[in-house]
Amino acid sequence: MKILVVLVICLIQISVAYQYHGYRVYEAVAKNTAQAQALSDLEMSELFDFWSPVRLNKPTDIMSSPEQIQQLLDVFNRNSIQHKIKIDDVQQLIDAQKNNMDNEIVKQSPSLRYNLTWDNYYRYDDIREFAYALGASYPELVTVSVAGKSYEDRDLILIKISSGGSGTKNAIFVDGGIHACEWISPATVTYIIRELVENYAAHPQYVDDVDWFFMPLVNPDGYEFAHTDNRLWRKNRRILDETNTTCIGTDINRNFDYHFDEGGSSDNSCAPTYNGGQPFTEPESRALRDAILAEANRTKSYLTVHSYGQHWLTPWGWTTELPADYDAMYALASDAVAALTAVYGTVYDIGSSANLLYANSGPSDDWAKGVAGIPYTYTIELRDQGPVYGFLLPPDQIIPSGIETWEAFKVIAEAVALME
Ligand code: 0X9
Ligand code: ZN
Repeated sequence: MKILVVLVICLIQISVAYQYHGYRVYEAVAKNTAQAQALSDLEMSELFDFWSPVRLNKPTDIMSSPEQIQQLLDVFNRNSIQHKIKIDDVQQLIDAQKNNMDNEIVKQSPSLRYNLTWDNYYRYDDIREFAYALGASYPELVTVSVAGKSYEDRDLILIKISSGGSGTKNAIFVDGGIHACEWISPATVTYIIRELVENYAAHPQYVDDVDWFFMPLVNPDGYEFAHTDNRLWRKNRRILDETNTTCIGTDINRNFDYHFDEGGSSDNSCAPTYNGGQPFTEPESRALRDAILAEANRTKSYLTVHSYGQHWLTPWGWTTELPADYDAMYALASDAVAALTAVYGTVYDIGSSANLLYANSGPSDDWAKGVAGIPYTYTIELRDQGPVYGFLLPPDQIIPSGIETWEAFKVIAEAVALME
């Protein structure tokens, strides 16, 4: 029997500073189809936040408010579903990381050129400053431009890293921060940008042989909101209806125009996976689309960086059928993941999104392959596997995540450099 997996992920629909006191995350494992069905029914009921999808024999992370914990335990017990507490108090974890951040920021002596470091999660302004500081310090390598404006009028920063070649080299396009709560994504993407630029002399081939385009924070409005109001926010912040401001925002990763709204995508504006009603309703997805299209003819790989789960995903999300060139995509992914794993033993699994995760439609990677025609498009779900933190990955994992992900990116760059 096929298990219908919807998904959910980060977000609670509240617009004032949202607290998660007493919220608990349980890890449950469905060992048979009846248990998987019971969990899927629970997910459909929308009473709980599913941080990860229901899959047979795989852990599913479920967050419960304090009032509903007993109800959740009743479902586990009634169906003999194996479970354990993963995060005892979500707010405590958020606060612990926040205190840690404040301390660190005070401790840091800011570098001459920018504030960003990789032992903390930083705000939009710091990421933007980092981009322009690199552009100013390394004008021969870095060009910063504005790919568009977010709904709340923030600049959507696009960074080109190139050592010349008049736009003829093969290119790689990377983005981060499509989902607001996945803070490890822009942190890791900026780590890689820094590595390419500031350590250029140590490995010039990774810039000399390919051109790179980075949009490190596609969803700055959501990201800022996740810092100021709701740590688990997922979508952007577009107000869809002035008369109903309780349901705000669109999932940018459901808003792309390729098999739009063909499953795993919601028409309900209150849902965390609201698709916007039509393709490309969101300024952020339009800016990303246009930036990708501008270089699509020479872009061989599109890497869209998310979290969490440690998955290296190929299209498609809308069908379990595999792309015609799946074997080649899988082979390159295997090499990249092997290099990543060799650093610290971090395990990633590889597969198509619909097969490995769940059905979903309108994500950027499906569009990048299906419409923009970029052959090696991957969604990378960074640390962790959810055994501990999920979206609340502690900042002391940013550098390890950067180091291991960089190894994978090197493999992609080496392959892209040689492609026809
Ligand atoms: O659901 C998503 O948008 C991505 N997972 S996340 O937990 N970061 O939200 C997965 C998208 C995978 N891509 C395709 N389905 N093509
Ligand atoms: Zn994501």
